[in-house]
Amino acid sequence: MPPPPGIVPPANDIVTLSLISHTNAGKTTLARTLLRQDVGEVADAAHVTLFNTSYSLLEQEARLLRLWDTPGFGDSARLLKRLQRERNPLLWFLSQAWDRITDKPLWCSQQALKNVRDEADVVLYLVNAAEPPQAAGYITPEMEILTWVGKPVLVLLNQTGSALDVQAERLEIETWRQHMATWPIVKGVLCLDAFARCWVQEDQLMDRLALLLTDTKKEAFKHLRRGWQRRNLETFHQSSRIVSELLTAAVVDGIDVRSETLWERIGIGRGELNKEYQDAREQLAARLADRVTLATNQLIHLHGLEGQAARRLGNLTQEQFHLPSQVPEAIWSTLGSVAGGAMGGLIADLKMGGMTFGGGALVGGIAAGLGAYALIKSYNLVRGGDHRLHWSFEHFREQVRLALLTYLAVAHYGRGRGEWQESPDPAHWNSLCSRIIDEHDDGITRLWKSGVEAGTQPDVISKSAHSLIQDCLKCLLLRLYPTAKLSMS
Ligand SMILES: Nc1nc2c(ncn2[C@@H]2O[C@H](COP(=O)(O)OP(=O)(O)OP(=O)(O)O)[C@@H](O)[C@H]2O)c(=O)[nH]1
Ligand SMILES: [Mg+2]
Repeated sequence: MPPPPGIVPPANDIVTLSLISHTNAGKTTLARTLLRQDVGEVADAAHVTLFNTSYSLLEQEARLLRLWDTPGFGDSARLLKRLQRERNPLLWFLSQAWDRITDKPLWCSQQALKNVRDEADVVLYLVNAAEPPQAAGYITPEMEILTWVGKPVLVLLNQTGSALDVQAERLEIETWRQHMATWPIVKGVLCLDAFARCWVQEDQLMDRLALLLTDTKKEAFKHLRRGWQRRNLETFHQSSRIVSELLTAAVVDGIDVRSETLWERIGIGRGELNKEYQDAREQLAARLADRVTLATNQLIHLHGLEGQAARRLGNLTQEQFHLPSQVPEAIWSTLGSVAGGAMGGLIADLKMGGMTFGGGALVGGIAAGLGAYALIKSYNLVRGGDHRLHWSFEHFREQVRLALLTYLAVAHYGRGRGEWQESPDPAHWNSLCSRIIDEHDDGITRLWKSGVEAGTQPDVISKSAHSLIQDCLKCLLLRLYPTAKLSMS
């Protein structure tokens, strides 16, 4: 329960984190990602944030987890040199009256340092991991200055690029850990990219913080950490519900098309039936695209993000359906945009290839995206147990892949990055999704059969879809983040 408005919890019930870094490393951006809110001002320029500002990261059972965004350090090497001339450098520096306009780097550094001294239980020190630690000349002076204050520091690797695989992340952390080992105030190094972090990594941050707090704050933090974890897990459960409903709808959806006559079966006078098949395909594809867009939007909003999945359905006119196996441009756009990245690109290539499948360009491109190829090759319908036309199993399997990739993309998208937009998927996600789908092949087959062949009641299908998808998503996250806790501790 939050404290009544206007009532500040006692000091021991407030845990305070200060975002500190060299200017322009991404503090305000990370604050946005952690808060799921567009706070402060962000720009690719030095000294954008000029004042310390506090935010409530979480209120839980009358306890408060507070996050400070601060101005960035500037001109750090010169500042350290100047401070080293003083007998009591910290006291001297903090008592000076720097001008906010003419001495901006000093003003900002002073604000940040005051915040660390007066407020922080733990300093979250961001570094721009796009460059190697040796190249970041600002680190040594800033660590020396922070050492005078003496608060525990967790180093957060920001700007690591798109989500890393397990090995790459370990290597990155180890490189930085070794570099930062010189300073005893540094208690740990974590990857937490404001653009591409996964919520699971926020839980890891909470785990580390628990070890760094003084005894007086440990009890409060225990509740706050549990509240944070519960909120994230709730989002995870709701996400698996959304994904499983999407896939349930895919196996249940079907369209009545009359069976072939004897003449039609041997190829005589099939024109009318072909047209019926085309219409059915068009309708199923449009409904699928609608559902995928809707589910993606639900995931986006559930994760505290802004924006909409790209929706380019446009007109589903007859001209877009030249051949029985040809897919309307608009559907590819939608599927491609949801799949994002490699798959999206491949789908575009396939479209360019004119769906002829024989083209060398197409075959050459298949290695990276078998999934997309299968999606096309099997853009196919089958007659279900109810005699209606349904998605084929192969197509459904690719829908599962798209759904898993979509979930990963949303779960990693940091609000600090701005409105949701499609972006390239890291290559390792695609192969990982293939493995997870292979490992769950029995369950996926059963799910498809229950809808298409057995005509099982949707609510029964939905239940088994939910446990299957939840398991797939858990496996995905655990492969990407082996220490993730996906149930309440
Ligand atoms: N690619 C990438 N860019 C980032 C990331 N985090 C921040 N940025 C960019 O870095 C620039 C600076 O971000 P800010 O959040 O304003 O940085 P800051 O540390 O608050 O800067 P000051 O307040 O000026 O000290 C912006 O252009 C951000 O878009 C990230 O994780 N990845
Ligand atoms: Mg800022």
